[in-house]
Amino acid sequence: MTKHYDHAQVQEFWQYVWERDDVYTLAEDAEDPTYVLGMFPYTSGTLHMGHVRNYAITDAYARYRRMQGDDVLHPMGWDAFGLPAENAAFERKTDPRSWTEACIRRMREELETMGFGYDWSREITTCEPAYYRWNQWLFKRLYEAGLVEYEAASVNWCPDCETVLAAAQVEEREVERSETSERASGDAASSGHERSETSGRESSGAADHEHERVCWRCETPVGRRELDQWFFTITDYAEELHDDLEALEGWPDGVREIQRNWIGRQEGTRISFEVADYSEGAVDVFSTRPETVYGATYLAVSPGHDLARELAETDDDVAAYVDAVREQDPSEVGFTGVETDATATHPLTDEELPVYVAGYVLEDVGTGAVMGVPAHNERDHTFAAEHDLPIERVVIPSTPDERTSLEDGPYTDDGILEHSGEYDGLESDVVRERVVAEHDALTEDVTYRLRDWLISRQRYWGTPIPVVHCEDCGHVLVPDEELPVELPEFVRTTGNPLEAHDSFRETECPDCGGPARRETDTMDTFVDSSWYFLRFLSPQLEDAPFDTELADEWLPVDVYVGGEEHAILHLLYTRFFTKALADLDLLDRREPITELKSQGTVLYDGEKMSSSKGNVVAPQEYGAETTRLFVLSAAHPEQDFEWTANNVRGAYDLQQTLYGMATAFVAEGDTRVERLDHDEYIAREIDRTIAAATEEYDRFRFHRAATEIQELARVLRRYREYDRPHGEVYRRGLLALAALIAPMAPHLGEECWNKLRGDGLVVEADWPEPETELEDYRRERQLVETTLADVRDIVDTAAIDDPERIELVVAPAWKYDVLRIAADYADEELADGDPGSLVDRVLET
Ligand code: ANZ
Ligand code: ZN
Repeated sequence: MTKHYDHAQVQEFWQYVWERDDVYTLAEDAEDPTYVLGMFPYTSGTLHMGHVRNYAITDAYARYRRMQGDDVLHPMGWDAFGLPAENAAFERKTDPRSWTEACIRRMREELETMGFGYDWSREITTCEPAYYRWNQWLFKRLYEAGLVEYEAASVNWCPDCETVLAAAQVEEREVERSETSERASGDAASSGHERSETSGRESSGAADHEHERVCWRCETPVGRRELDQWFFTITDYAEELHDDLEALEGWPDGVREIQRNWIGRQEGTRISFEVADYSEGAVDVFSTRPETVYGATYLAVSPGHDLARELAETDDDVAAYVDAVREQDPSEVGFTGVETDATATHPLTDEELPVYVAGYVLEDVGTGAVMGVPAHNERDHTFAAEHDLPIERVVIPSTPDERTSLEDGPYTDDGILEHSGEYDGLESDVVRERVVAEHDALTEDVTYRLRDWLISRQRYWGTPIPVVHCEDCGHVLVPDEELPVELPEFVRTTGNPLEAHDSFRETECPDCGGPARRETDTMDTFVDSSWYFLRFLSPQLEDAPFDTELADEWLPVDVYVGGEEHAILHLLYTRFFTKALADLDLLDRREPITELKSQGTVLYDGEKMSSSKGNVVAPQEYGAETTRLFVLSAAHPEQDFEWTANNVRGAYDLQQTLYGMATAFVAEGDTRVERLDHDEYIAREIDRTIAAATEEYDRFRFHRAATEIQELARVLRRYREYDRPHGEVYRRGLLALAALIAPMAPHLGEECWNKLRGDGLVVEADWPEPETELEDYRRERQLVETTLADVRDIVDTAAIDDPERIELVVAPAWKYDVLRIAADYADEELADGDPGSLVDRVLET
């Protein structure tokens, strides 16, 4: 008599017990706990399937490690600042804080209903002063270390969000261009963070006619503004951020590759051009094709280049151009430019070259200046054509047939040099090395495409930047004793509410006591998430953001799980913070995360499950346990998978099966004491499953662990159906099932464990171990496989129609000779027609 598994009741009961017994709180004396972390959720109001998958993975792993005997740190918190709270507050006539707090209450309840085992005593919320004061404190330490800059910059501006954006928060979207419409609406498909090419401090640039640059959050086309802004100089770490990727073996290759591309290390050559009357004496350009240097017919600098600024002081045309371009949308800049009075000396020919200020030269790429080689570079060619500049060909294709006229456009491949003095007639790649080696004006150089991190936001719901602007003292940092600079109450207004808040804005200079204006920009919320993993170590600490000693012992995070969309923003910033904190002597690690798992997407009808697509299955719809078991058993964590009711059913059925077996065993207890040969087979199968499932858990292959469990359940069911099972063997099998399933389906695990043992909790139990040595087991397993193949032959010959039964019972006869006997009997049995007696005779022999 199998009782139906009432999951709602079972879940509630065990959640109550776990809380009562405080089973997830990390022990006070834990020395080096295994740190398992899921990316904390943005407080949007409700958990979606992506969250559930994310946290089911960390929870299963955390529970597994705990049963393996580790102390486990598995905390949870809230990424609670950000513009959506402001928008929601506006729409719902409330304020961001109340709205966020309501979201947190709801989401916490949802997490608890799912049965995730967090150490809630470590809960952190980034919008609380107790947390964000440390953002301010860290800002100050970074400032003192020279890693913060305040600069007038032409930056990305989202007109809808009414704030600036970091380069990494601008996405590119394809725009279909037709003859009639210059800006036909594009497919907002781009979720990958392609590199944005815009102008200004963070990104500068040439127009890209096939792409539109849009806000990552609202997909509104992004414009430009010239503003005084705060930056973290992440570029100081470009080289280290790039080089250290190599050793991050626990990270997916895909993520490392995305970071590598974003950092954009490029090897090339720095070439120095003397410029008459320039205070710096010379302009350096960065080139990947130094062998084309004889083809340089002009020099061009970006509008933000020092030379451009200097020339603008005396040259009105230059000044007008620079002003125009810096406020212009990148698509309008195109190949515009202005000729200057300056001239540059070609370092090899001593020829005088004209100098241009040109918008297509990117301020933050290379040195912000180029030598124009129109015959061999597309962009230079376009510029030269528009400005009537000479085009000098210095490379021709090696095969005469390929030679075309200059009118056909630039020749950008390698070939043979001409008009290049001593290098005429040589191959491009030979000259590329020699010209650098043989001339002092050319030196090998490495540049990075990474830009500094713009952290200013003209929004209310974020960490106030702890700065005061004083007319006499300039910008002054708020003293540590006065932190946190607390957010004042929310006011409804257009634009930045902090600007409208007189009592917040008007203040005194901490240095001179004179009247001063408080900074009204708040920090990018990615600052909050760059170090939150450290706050979890000592969440209540009052005199520091985290306990340095503890961090030395407990870091790095052993396993970090989150969505693949965070490959650059969050994960790059976190690495940067870790390195910067190490240089501040607050940490002794330079990388924050050992093993990173980026979980795949949950699909529904082939599309990403998301509220915007209206294809959401609520995590509660099928019961917490079924959902957890399903998201884990459906696929490898890093793979996408399809949500189908049918597959969900499988997860549900597995629970019913395991529960049914445990209850039936307890109720009926009809077992045998005498140990027979086929009990040995079952004992081995239990061991085999334990060994295999352990390996799968170690490798995060929960779906394969689930298959192993299912298989053992099938074997045990057969075992019991065939005959009365051996009491000890069968019970061990059922206990193994309960323990092995517990990390994925903890409520079910507890329920079965409790039925079978009557006391103790499976969350606190030891992970099951095989009785036989693994070596023995492997050898035996080999034998069994061969044996089974033989048995199948016998069964075929004997035309016995219940192969599973035979397989199960005959298999312990892995000794070859026994099998041979079975084969001998086969013919006889054919006549006899009773498969059971075959089995009996095999076993007797
Ligand atoms: C001279 C030259 C000759 C170049 C030639 C290319 C071909 P890619 O093209 O992606 O490898 N460059 C350097 N700094 C720049 C800046 N701030 N703004 C715009 N363009 C810049 O990038 C390397 C090339 O981009 C460099 O090599 C430079 O043009 C240009 F036949 O130098 B080259
Ligand atoms: Zn926006």
